[in-house]
Amino acid sequence: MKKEQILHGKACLEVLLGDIVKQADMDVIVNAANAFLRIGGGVAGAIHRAAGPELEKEASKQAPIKPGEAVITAAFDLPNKHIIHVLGPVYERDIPHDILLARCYTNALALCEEHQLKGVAFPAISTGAFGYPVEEAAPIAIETLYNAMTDLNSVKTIRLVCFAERDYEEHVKVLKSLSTP
Ligand code: AR6
Repeated sequence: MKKEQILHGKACLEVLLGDIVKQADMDVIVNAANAFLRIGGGVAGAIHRAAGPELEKEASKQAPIKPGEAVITAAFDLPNKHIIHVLGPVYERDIPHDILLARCYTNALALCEEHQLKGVAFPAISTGAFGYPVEEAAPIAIETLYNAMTDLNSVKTIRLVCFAERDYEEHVKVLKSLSTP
């Protein structure tokens, strides 16, 4: 298993190469959803398939959501307690895409705090179907999470799960730049 981590405040920020639906030790996983909170492809498809059909029934009651917004549901057949669904920005269409992407991470963390969750796993939001280049998205994701860590009370572990080796390397590069004095 490939993993890098740094401590900051009272929490730990990890970058992992793996699958978002296999994070059984996390209270909550984050879905890179579509506005209608329907099944979809990529992360959303994998999460809905693993959680079962009840997820779409519950989630779609809270739809539609706007870029940057986050909502929470149960996790059904997944081993986690909850799923947080965020809508990432479509690159160069949902403007300003950098602010909207950062908001996905901070709004998801706010929901974790509200629900007193300790461990949260994120995918690399918007870097698939929504076309955000990973070399631009990775610094936003990692720096936004890092900067939020000193204000966290409940959340102790934030894990960014990368599906491809190249995405993992991009995120680790940013993580290491933060821990280098
Ligand atoms: N675990 C972790 N990461 C994954 C997994 C997985 N199982 N599967 C894919 N990725 P995407 P978006 C990576 O497209 O860009 C959907 O159809 C993937 O390699 O899932 O926010 C929704 O319904 C990429 O790096 O999300 C929306 O319509 C990253 O997760 C739309 O796509 C995000 O890819 C959302 O697009």
